[in-house]
Amino acid sequence: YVKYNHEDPLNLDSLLTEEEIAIRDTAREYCQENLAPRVLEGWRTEKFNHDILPEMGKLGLLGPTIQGYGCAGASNVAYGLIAREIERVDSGYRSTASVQSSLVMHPINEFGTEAQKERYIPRLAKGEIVGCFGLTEANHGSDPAGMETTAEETDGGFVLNGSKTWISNAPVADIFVVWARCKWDGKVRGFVLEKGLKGLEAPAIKNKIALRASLTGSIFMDSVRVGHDALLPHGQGLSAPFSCLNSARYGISWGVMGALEDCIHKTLTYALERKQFKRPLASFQLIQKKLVDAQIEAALGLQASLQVGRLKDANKLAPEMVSMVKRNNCGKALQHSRVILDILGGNAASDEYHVGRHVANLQVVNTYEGTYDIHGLILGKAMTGIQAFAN
Ligand code: TGC
Ligand code: FAD
Repeated sequence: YVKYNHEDPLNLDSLLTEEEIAIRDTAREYCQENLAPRVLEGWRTEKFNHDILPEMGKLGLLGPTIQGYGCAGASNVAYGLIAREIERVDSGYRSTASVQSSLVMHPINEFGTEAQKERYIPRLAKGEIVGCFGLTEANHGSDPAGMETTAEETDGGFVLNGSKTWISNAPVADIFVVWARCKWDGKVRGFVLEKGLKGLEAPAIKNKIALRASLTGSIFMDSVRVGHDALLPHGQGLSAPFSCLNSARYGISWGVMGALEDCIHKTLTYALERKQFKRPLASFQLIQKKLVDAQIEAALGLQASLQVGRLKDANKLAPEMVSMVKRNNCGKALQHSRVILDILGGNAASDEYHVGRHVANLQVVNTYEGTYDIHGLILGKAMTGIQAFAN
């Protein structure tokens, strides 16, 4: 037998390539040395730190799976490992990075023209510009098919009207990938809008009780005029934005396991040090059970994400696989981080102990990118052949 390592219970490392381990280590070192010390300030002030994306860009952490345009061309597993390290510090930082990579760089790379790729991807990869992704509307969250934002063709381009809400990065975005229903054929298409266009506003949604280290806002489009070159021409229909979600949801499945691992690490350390009834908390059976339940779910969730990542790399992915790991890992991370938060007793209420911040964040991560129940229904449809979203 080998010695059991409770920090990598199922020896995930043995299933990674040397390149993936090197990328993971680079991300871990950056996140622990540069993000962790800033997280409380970001959380308390709700201020976006403009240094962070350029720092990530320098290390090749943005759009890492894209080939060319200054991107690393790494595996989807490496992308997941990066998300895990960032979210080990905070879901808000992971949100900022995964929107940039999966929801902005990916659609431009997948559905854009060569000119759009050259114009935007290298700068997004360096973190010189910030992107956001506008799909959700006030009246259409789980059901984006009902979107009311429209695009109309006019002389020399298009006019966009409508609004989006709960959009990560929007208040600081230089470019906006916005999805609109096109009046000429009723199909949904993506458009890249640049900051400063007449009629385009992106106010922040302040005073959030989660994801405070990342900015969220609305997007208002009042007869925004753009040229034909704003259209992402190679994707039409809802499958285009949904394909971006496949990539982001997959990354989230890794990310939330990083957040749960951090909660386990912090509560275990606390339980070993803190004494009550003249014994360390860690010596009580109830405490051990809570920690072990959490650890098992983190280890199993990581294995599942790894398998989905390998299948994605081999072009053998079904979107339902992503729904399974997004749903399971977000739900388990939320459930178990909440249970082990109890180990901190009254200190659970202090942001300096960090676990409560993860719990608050995980409530949102369990909701965005398709709620826990919506992913359940996606899997239910695949299992029964009957869709249960609507009549
Ligand atoms: P449905 O009729 O099922 O499908 C319409 C078309 O889309 C295709 N499709 C997919 N394609 C690729 N990947 C997927 N996962 C796909 N799912 C569906 C489908 O084949 C069809 O194609 P076609 O060619 O036949 O037209 O569509 P529906 O309207 O019934 O969809 C139902 C449902 C519930 C699955 C969908 O609406 C859904 O996923 N809702 C959840 C919405 C959501 O996830 N929004 C996320 C917004 S972005 C965000 O939250 C970012 S947070 C980021 C951060 O900060 O980290
Ligand atoms: P609703 O769709 O109104 O759902 C409310 C509840 O009803 C949920 O529990 C849901 O599961 C349930 N429900 C809905 N329909 C059904 C059904 N058919 N059967 C059973 N139950 C159902 N969006 C973007 O486009 N881009 C972003 O960058 C982005 N970032 C976000 C950042 C934050 C901090 C937050 C909070 C949200 C963000 N979102 C973003 C929006 C997010 O994707 C939506 O909030 C999410 O898809 C849910 O939509 P909703 O809030 O309208 O909830």
